[in-house]
Amino acid sequence: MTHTVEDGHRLDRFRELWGEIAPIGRDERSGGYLRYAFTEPELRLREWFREQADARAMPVTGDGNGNLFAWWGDPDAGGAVLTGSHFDSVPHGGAYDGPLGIVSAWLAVDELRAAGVTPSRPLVVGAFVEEEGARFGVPCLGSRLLTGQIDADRAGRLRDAAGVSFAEALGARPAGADPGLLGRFGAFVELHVEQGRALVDQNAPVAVASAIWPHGRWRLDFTGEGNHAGTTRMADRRDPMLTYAFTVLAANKEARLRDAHATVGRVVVEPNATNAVPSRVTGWLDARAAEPDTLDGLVEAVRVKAGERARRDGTEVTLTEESATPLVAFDGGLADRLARLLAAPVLPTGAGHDAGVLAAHVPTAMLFVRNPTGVSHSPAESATDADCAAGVVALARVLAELLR
Ligand code: HGY
Ligand code: MN
Ligand code: MN
Ligand code: MN
Repeated sequence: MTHTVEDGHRLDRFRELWGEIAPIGRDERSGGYLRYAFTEPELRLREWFREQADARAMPVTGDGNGNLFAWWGDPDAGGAVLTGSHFDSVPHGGAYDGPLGIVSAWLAVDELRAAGVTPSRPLVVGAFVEEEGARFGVPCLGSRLLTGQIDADRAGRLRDAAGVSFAEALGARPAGADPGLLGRFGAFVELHVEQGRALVDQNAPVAVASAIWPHGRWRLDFTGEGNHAGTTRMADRRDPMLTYAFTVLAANKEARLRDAHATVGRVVVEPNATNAVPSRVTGWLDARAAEPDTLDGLVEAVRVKAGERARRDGTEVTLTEESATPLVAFDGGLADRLARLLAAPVLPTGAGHDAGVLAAHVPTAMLFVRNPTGVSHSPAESATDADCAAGVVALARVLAELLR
């Protein structure tokens, strides 16, 4: 596809569109983003999505689960090529994780139109809801609903910290699986900022994804005996914070032993008072590994070590799986074809994505854009405008290839 859009103009177009959403949901203190599903910033981003679709005469449809799809071409034509990502963020997350894939999708549509491409099949720009699971606790909730990977009633009952259910936030019981819609997609390409430094090390602006590590989230409930911090003798305490702290250290050690990844990044303490021995501590383990049995071994080791320590501390502990994502091997033929097309490296990732969910149902590919800091899920997440513009060009080339 010959490019009729000059690089300088392309950079300006990226900056212009990026500038429209960059302030939305940005926390002035941290510089990170607070974009949770159906909260004011995300609703504004949905409005922006519809404005972008209208400006391109692309009608927007929903799937009854909170996901949005804008269509270029006849929605009933079948074999549609879907591209997009998510708007929502983790608390104080980076600017690029999610939105870069949606902004790049609009700009790729513009590139194709500027190059005079007339798709033989529909091209769809999509925005998936609650990918981070930051409000309702289950990641990729929108894509799991669309594909039937989560039961609609269970999803509807998920509650946020204020007790609001997903169904209440959505405004209806989620519609759940939509095989008819899913069947109309012939391919899905998600462009995403890299969450790591491989592209920096390989000195390349864009990569193609090969796989997503198996990973999941487990809730650890530690219960003991709440008591006075000043009067209770140490020998009489049944302090769940002690068992929790030991378990966090054990998870770190067991992950390192297996060259896997594990963190407990979220904790809730009851009654959460400086002068009270806690009665309960709840922590969420995020564990990931390149191979499924390594991950299973890691989680089992954490469960055993936590149990042993609980017996020593006179506390109890339970470990409950809250979400699990199996190893995702993207369509190898498609990944190789795109890597050749783009002369780009092929990389695995430890990060989950909606593409990882769709991959079980639709030929799916991911493109990564270089992140100079390699940091993500943090305000320090970064990408240069030039690399983002290169990502748009790469995405447009991939879409042109798939739409032939
Ligand atoms: O947690 C993840 O892997 C993704 O960024 N939601
Ligand atoms: Mn993320
Ligand atoms: Mn993401
Ligand atoms: Mn993700």
